[in-house]
Amino acid sequence: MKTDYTIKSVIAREILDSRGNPTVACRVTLKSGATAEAKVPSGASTGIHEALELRDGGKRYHGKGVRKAVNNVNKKIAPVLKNIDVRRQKDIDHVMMELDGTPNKKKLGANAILAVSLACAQTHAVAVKKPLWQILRKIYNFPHKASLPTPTMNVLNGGAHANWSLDVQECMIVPLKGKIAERVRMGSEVFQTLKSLLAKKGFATTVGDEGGFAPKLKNVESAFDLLQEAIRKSGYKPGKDFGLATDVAASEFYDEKSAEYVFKAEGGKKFTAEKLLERYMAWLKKYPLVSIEDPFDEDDWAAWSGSLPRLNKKTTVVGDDLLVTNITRLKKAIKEQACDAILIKVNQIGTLTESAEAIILAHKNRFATSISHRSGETDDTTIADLAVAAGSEYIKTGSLSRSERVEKYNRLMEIEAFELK
Ligand code: 2PG
Ligand code: MG
Repeated sequence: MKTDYTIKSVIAREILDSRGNPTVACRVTLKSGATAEAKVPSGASTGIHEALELRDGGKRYHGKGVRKAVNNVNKKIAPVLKNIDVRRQKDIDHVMMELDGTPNKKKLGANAILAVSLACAQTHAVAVKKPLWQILRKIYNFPHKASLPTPTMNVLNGGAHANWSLDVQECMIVPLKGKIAERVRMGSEVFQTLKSLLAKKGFATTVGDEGGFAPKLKNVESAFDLLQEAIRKSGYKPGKDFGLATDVAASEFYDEKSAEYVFKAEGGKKFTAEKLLERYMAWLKKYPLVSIEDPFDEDDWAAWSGSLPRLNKKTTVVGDDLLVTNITRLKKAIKEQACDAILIKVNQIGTLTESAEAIILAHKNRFATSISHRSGETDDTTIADLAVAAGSEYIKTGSLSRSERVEKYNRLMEIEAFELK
């Protein structure tokens, strides 16, 4: 009998994310009975140009309820998608974009639209009994070959993710060699060593939103020193076995009025863009930083473009808040040579199709891509499949602790073990 791939029902509901805040889950069921449920992540250090995450306001869940988004799926999106073949992912995403009709998805909510977009892809994969990454390749015809990404592991959390214990938001370790299972092992070993090192030095070993430690350190350099110490103590060589990476998330501490960057954890020290660049150059001299994300504010284009020729001699410059997975902003960055890599977050733009378009445009212009989680996550592992499907250079999915982070590493290892020949 021929399988019926048409959509029978689309049902959203309100669930919790890793921070205990509400988020949207969506279950798609086909006439054949195939079904899957996707879950939407949520950021804390959101870029101002991101698609809109619809929240209810009011008292319920401190205003963070997502009943409106859930209703938009159940009452507005579901009737339109009924009877469509779930394999027509691009059409499905476009129908939702048109139904919304706003540039930032503020009518239906990017969380509503993304939940459906992800759920359709996952249900499609279930229906054809293929891994999700293979389905994504088929839909989007990515220019790169499928491959496992290099993980950038956020083991020291700061900024808005850890009550400003450190001025940069993330300090990551990047295992540079080996199969994904080995890289995960190496990362985990360094993470555990780091924990005992911190305990020995009298720091707290509680973890922040992304599963990394959040000690109150003197400055960013001491964070990098600590990571190098943990790497060495675990029997690895910084620069050879491990690189480092950072997400500065500079928009979070940019003072627009004075056009200065204010390092709060360092007693309010102020930097102009030029002075900040000098500090980055000093880091690059001393530490094997493979990438720096959001080194400047999301609208400080001149600082980005002015710095790239110096920075990219030594490292990769990743646009997150700057680009918000948006191809209009990406095109500008390509033209103005603002950076040479893009962070891809599916909920920044709100559909899988637009995320794929951003990856394709980036790769065609020799930008690297890093597929990223959000600080608020669930056990949904779509980003691992997307990274493999697109042959992305990197994945950024947090530390080696907390199941919503580790699940993505586990999924990558599963793909390596059974699916990617
Ligand atoms: C970032 C992300 C993920 P958030 O800035 O890159 O690490 O944080 O999800 O809070 O925006
Ligand atoms: Mg970021």
